[in-house]
Amino acid sequence: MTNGSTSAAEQTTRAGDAGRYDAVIIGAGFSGMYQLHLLRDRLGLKARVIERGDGVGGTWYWNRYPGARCDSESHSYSYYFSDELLKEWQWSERYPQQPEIVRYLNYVADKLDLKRDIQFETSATAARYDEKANLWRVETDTGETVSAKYLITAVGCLSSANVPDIPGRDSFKGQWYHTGQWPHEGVDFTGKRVGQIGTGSTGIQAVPVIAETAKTLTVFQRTANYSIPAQNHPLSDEFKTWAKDSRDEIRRTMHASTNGHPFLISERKVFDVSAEERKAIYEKAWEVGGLRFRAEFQDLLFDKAANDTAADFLKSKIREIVKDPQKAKVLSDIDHPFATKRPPIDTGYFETYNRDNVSVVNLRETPIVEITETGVKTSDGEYELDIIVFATGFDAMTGSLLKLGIVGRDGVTLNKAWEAGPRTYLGVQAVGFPNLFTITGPGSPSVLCNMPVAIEQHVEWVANCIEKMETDGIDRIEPTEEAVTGWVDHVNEVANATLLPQAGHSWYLGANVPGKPRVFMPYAGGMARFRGICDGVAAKGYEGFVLSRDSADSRTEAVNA
Ligand code: N01
Repeated sequence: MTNGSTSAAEQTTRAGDAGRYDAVIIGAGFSGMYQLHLLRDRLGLKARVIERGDGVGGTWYWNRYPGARCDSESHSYSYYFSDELLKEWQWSERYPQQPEIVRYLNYVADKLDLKRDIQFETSATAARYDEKANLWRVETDTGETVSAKYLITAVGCLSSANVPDIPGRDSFKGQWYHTGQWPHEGVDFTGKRVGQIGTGSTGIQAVPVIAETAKTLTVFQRTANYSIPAQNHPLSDEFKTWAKDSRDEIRRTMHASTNGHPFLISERKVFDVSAEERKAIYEKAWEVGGLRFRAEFQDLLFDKAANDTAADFLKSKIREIVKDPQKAKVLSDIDHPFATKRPPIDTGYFETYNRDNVSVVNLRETPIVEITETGVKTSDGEYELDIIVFATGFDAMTGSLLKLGIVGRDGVTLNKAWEAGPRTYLGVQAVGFPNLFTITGPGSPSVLCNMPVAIEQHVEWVANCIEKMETDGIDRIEPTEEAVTGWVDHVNEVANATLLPQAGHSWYLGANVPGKPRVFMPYAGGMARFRGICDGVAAKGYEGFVLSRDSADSRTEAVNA
C-alpha cells in the first residue's frame, strides 16, 4: 500500500461492516477528492470514494509517460477553495511535471485526511438504481456492494485509454505501451528502436524525451498538429511570492475567463491591427509561450480568416525550425484551424526532428496496414521496432462513464440512454438517473477549461444541491426531458457558432474512437457563462430539475414543479 493510505483489507472490512453510505464517489482525482471533502467535512455526510489505483491522482496517477507535464500554469493548477492550501504548497516550475502533481494531490489528501475514506485498488463494476429504496447499489471487483442515496462519478474526462485495434497488434513480439497506462517502474528506451503512434498533446510531450535515449524514434503521424513552445522554466522567488499574495486576484481572473486560465482573452480582433502588428503580437506570444497564445485575439475561434493568420504563423514556425524540408512538409501540413483540436504545448518538439535518430511517417499518405511480430507495417513497407508507444488518446468524456455499468430507473442503462450521444443537463445529470451526479460530464466546459477550475465549480454546485436536498428533506433530483433537450441544443448551438466542429477528427466530437457517435461533447460557451447559468438554475429552485419527496403513503410528489 502506497502513500500511507488505509490497506485494502482494512478498507474492505470497514466497507463490508457498513456498506451503506450517504454518498458514493467514484474516482480519487481532483474531483473525487474535493467532493469527498465537501460532502464529509462540510455537510457531515457519510461518504466513500472508490478508486481503481493504489493512490490518489486520477488522470495523473495513470499518465506517467515520458515528458508528462501539465499544460496549465502551475499557479492556476491548484485547488483555490482553501487559502491554507494555496499558502502552504509551492510549485517549482511554470508547468508542473506529473510526479509533482501527484505529490501535490497527496499533500492535499493528507492535509484534509481524505485517504481514510478512499477505498483504493477497487473498481466499480456496476451501479444500479434501486427505485424502491431510492439507493444506488454499486458493485465492485472486490466482490462488495456498497449503497448510497447519492452517486457521484468523478472518473475524469480523459481516463479511458484508446488503444487502436490495429490488425496484428497482439502478435507484436516487442513491448507496447499506452501513454495513459504507463508502467510505474518506467520504460528504458536506451538503444531501442521505438515507434510512436499519435501526435496529440501527449505524443508531442513524449517525443523529445524518448528521442534522447532511443536508438531510433519513428513517429507515425496521422494528423499533423500545431504546437506552441511551453517556455517552461523554474519559478523565481519573486513569482512565487506574487502568486501567493495575489491569490484572490488570480481566482477572480480564472473565474472571469472563458477557459478558466489566469489570463483573459484579449478584446481585440485579428483584423483590428495591421499585418506587421499582428506578426509582432504572434512573435511575442510565441516567446511568452503556452496556451496564452490563443488568447491574443478574441476572434481566433470564430472567424476562419482570422484563424488562418495564426495557423499560417504557426506553420511557418514549423518550417523554420525543422531543417529537413521533407520532415517539415509532413509536420506542417495541418488540415484544421488552429485550436479546433486541443492545442498542444511543447518543450523542443519540432526541434527534435532535427536529430538524426528521429523520423516521421505520414500516415495520410502511407497508412498503417498492420502490426507484425517485428514492427509496424504501412502501405510503404515495414518499420522494425523493439517498442511501440501508443500516444493515441482516450475514449474521452463518455468512455469511463459508460464502462461503469450504470443502470438507472426502469432498468435503462446509461449506454442505452446515450446510444446516440451523451444527453445531460448542465453536464451534471441525465434523465432516468436520479441522484446520479457527473463531475465535468459531457455538456459542461470540462476539457475546454483549466480542469481544476471546472472541477471546483461542478463539485461545489453538486455539494450545494445535496445540502439543499438534505436540509429540505428531498429524496430525489432528476432533470426534465425538456431541460435536457434544451441544454443539448444549446451545447450544439454554441459549438456551431465556433470553428471547433471543423476539426472533424477531433476527440471533442468522439471521432477518434471507431463507432462512437459524433456529438460535440464539451460546452463551448465558456466557463464564466456556464457558472452563471448553473448559479441561475440553483437560484430559481433548481429550474429544469424535478426535486421530489416520498410521502408517508409512498407516493412521490414533486416539490419544485
Ligand atoms: O490524445 P489525442 P492525447 N492510427 O486524441 C492519433 C489532454 N492532455 O493523449 O488526430 C494512427 O489528442 C491521433 O490522430 P488523429 C489534452 O486535453 C493534457 O495526445 O485522430 N494514429 C492523434 O494524433 C489532450 O487533448 C495534457 O488523426 C492514431 C493521437 O493519436 C487530451 O489529453 C497532456 C490512431 C491522439 O491524440 C488527449 O491528448 C496530454 C490510429 N488508429 C494530454 N488513433 C496536459 O495538460 C489515434 N491516433 C498535461
